[in-house]
Amino acid sequence: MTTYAVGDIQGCYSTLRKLLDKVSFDESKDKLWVAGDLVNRGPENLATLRYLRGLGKQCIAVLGNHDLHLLAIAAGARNPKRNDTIEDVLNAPDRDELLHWLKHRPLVHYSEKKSCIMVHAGIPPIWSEKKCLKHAAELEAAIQGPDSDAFFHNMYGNEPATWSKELEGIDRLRIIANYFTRMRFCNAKGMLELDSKGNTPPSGFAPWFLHNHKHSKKTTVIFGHWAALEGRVFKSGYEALDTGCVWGGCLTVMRIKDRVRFSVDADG
Ligand SMILES: [Mn+2]
Repeated sequence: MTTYAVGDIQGCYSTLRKLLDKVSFDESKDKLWVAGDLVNRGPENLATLRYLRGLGKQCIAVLGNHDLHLLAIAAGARNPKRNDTIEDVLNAPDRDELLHWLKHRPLVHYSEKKSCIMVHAGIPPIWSEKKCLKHAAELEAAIQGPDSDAFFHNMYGNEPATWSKELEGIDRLRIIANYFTRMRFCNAKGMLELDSKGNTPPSGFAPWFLHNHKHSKKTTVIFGHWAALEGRVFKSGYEALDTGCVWGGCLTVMRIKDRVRFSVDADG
């Protein structure tokens, strides 16, 4: 049994299958961790969701910002944007099953045995593994609960930028979602900076993984989301897996036990 972690698939289904063939992925034994952004921008979102859902317990996927965007559109909280490519999912006969499955994915996956924590964008320096799981569970309860439409209507936005344990309601849920699914830069206290798109942070901010973190030094953080890093962070204990498949880069899996990476170029 071998466990692999894959970066942002974003609907690049045929590339995913080529990559899994390359590592001789055994669907009956091996495990696939998926670092979020399963869908959007790429060509085959429906096939991607059907395949990952079909893997059952062999697949552990966390939610990314594009996955939440799909759920928000499905909830009627948002209109599709011009460059969204998720109509294939929205128009599918099995859409309800697929969206139900997606909605019930976690925001964070932690394996104490493997000393790894997986999240789409990142974890703030102020939270231990235990805090990450606690706050992820709060957001998961909102996404899966009876008032999830209200959450999706209020999910978008960059404020509050600073965490406080006193935050309540939608403000609390929004900053948790922004940490786990959108963060690139923050300051040492976990204040978010969500406007910058490039690799150069504004003054006072740094890539989230460069700060001193509360999580155990033994834990490796596996994440996606930030294609401009091209899979490299130059700091041990952090594994960036988004290698920009949907932008003409490649799709990357990492074999967790020895951190060996395998990639295939995007189709095209
Ligand atoms: Mn993302």
